[in-house]
Amino acid sequence: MPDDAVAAPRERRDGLRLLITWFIATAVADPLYWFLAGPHMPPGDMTSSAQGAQLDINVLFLAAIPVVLGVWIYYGYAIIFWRASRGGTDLIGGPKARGNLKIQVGWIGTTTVVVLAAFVYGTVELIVPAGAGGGEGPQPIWTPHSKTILPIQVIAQQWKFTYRYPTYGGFETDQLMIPDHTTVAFHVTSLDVIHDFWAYQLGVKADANPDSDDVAFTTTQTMGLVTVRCDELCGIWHGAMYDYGHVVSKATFQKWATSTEVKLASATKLLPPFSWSYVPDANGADGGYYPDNVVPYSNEETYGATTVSTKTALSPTS
Ligand SMILES: [Cu+2]
Repeated sequence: MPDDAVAAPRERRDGLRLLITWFIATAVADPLYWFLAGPHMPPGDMTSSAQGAQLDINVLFLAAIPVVLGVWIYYGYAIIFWRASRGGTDLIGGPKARGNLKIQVGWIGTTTVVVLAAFVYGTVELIVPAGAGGGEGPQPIWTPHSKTILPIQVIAQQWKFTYRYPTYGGFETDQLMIPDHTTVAFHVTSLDVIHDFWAYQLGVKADANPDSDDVAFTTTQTMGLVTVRCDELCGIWHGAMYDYGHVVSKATFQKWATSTEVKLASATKLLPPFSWSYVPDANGADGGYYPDNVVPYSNEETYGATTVSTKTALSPTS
């Protein structure tokens, strides 16, 4: 069988050449990515959770680049060296590959290791940084170690965000100010429909649901501008539901918070008392956007239906 005699050494050499080419390409591409692209990957490093997300993206890229290179190099090699005009096609592949135990074990083994490693890494990266900036619901199980946590309530409504600072008298403002080098607990809620608080540079993203307190943690590391977008389709002006926040120095924040507390004191008195969530009712009927927490409806909220008292309208027996 002269054909087999030719085939055997040819096959081995191909595998070795592929492996060496792949190894060199990976050894060049992975460090290039890590040092040139890595530090610029979103969402930056403004907070612990943003930096964690950036690291995770980079680690996934480091793992994905060798896979992509392996596929491309294999294709390229096949097109160049195994084309029919070179008489190479029936020496490799086909029925021979079908029963190849080395390929089968190698394929299943490699993919299993890659998937399980991604699973373990992803789970650790979610738990260790206290939820990695994601909303953990009203009873977060992964909490930060910091002893001083600043609570900021994020109130979403069609179609804006406002922020309440419970540790500063519960004033409410449309300005999102956050102190640097501080662990923050965002308490995200909604006054009407479902929204989502996505503070891009903070690496924070949490669902904003009515009558619900969704907690997300992060720790600020650098000062700068923060883009806040609603990330849950919430009605006709959903696309316009965005604003900007600022991470400022601790001193600047302290000055802003204490002076705003005083400045807004008279307005704060008119707000419903601070609560971790608010029960949506007939919003807007009394000229305000805020539920007044009068259970279940105030007179204003009967929309001027003077002939029907609040009591009779809601009584099941009348
Ligand atoms: Cu929205």
